[in-house]
Amino acid sequence: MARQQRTQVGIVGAGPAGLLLARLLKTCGIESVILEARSRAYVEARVRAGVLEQGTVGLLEQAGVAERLHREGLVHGGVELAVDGRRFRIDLAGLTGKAVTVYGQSEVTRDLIAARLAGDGPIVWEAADVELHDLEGDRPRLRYRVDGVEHELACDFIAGCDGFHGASRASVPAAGSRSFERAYPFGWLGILADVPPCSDELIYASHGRGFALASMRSRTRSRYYIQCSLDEKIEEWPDDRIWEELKNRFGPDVAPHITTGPALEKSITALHSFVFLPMRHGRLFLAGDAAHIVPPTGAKGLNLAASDIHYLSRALEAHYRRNDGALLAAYGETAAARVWKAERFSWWLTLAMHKLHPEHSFEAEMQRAEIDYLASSRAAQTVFAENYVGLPF
Ligand code: FAS
Ligand code: PHB
Repeated sequence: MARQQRTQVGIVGAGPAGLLLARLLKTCGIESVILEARSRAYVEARVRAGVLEQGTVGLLEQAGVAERLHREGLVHGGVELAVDGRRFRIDLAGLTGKAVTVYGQSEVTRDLIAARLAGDGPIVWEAADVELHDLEGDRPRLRYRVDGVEHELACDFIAGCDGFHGASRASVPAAGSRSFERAYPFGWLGILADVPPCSDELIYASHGRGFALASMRSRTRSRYYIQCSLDEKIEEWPDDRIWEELKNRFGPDVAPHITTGPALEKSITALHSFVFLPMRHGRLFLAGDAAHIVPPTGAKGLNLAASDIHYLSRALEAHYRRNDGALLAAYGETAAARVWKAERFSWWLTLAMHKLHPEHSFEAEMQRAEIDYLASSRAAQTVFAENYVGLPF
């Protein structure tokens, strides 16, 4: 017989989406239980995103977990692009009045977990075989096992925040749902190293040898990415080869400023655009990577998860506080509208900045003209800046 429990909102997944939702709900007195398949150590050690939109920072402030972010995060009022070593800067602050903050996703996750465990409510770590039941009824249930013991959690609502490979999206019947997908014929090899960044702001570089990105986590820890083919193995990329390739792709202007050092973390990620609709099925609400994936070129992954949570937390608050179900009913459409715009920006920047076509082909010249136009047009730079700092909620 499964051990019975009851809560208002059952949250599957302790990534940024699930943790931020639990925290925002708690600030307006709504109870939740988080079920996470992995251990705390595993979740906190994951290296993923690093750029926060101003709207995401605002949500973390609203959730009362922005103190360390403001102390250690790096506020960037601009971003650089480079084509075959020719650099230009986009003045995000000047063009939009907004900025982005560089602060690692693992730090955001740590801050949210610390706040959660300081009294907000439980996180059930290593919850195995999570199943979602009765999503169309008014008492959905989550079944799971911990240390071989069966548990059942009765909820008013379930938030599916369990990422791309989670159980939640798979629980939505195929009939009436649709997936939109685009796979890219290349990946990103990422390296994390305790070396000072080569520049004060991020540099996105397009080069005949492929894309490269210079990012950071702090003034002493750098994060770099290079475009690689999907069949390459990490063993084929010893540190020296990565540093050499980065110097090549950033060009003579940046290369002397690249400090090399041993990799703390090195991984290859495939690039993917994916949207699943509807984002709501009965009393199940999908948020974050459970419903959509963007290629990391636009730095939108984490920020889109936060955007969904902005809409979902407001809708649940309206339901519990004012017995007003309108925002919940509209959640799928409202969240998806902002998702599609971020998908477009991420897809556009990925196609504009990555090596996709043979040198001197018509398509390659179109890519070059796209970035030349961006370099020379205030209007084009304003469009870029609006999307990069984050479109309004
Ligand atoms: P997450 O995937 O972060 O969290 C989902 C949680 O659910 C995980 O903790 C998982 O263990 C748990 N879970 C899964 N299945 C479960 C189940 N059945 N039961 C219970 N729990 C379950 N974005 C960028 O902007 N820049 C980057 O450089 C970048 N790099 C990335 C690299 C990788 C490898 C990945 C996968 C993503 C990257 N992203 C990046 C995007 C990333 O930031 C995501 O958008 C962000 O983590 C989404 O947050 P969540 O929706 O909370 O999902
Ligand atoms: C990162 O710092 O990990 C990062 C930054 C910008 C991106 C993608 C990743 O576009």
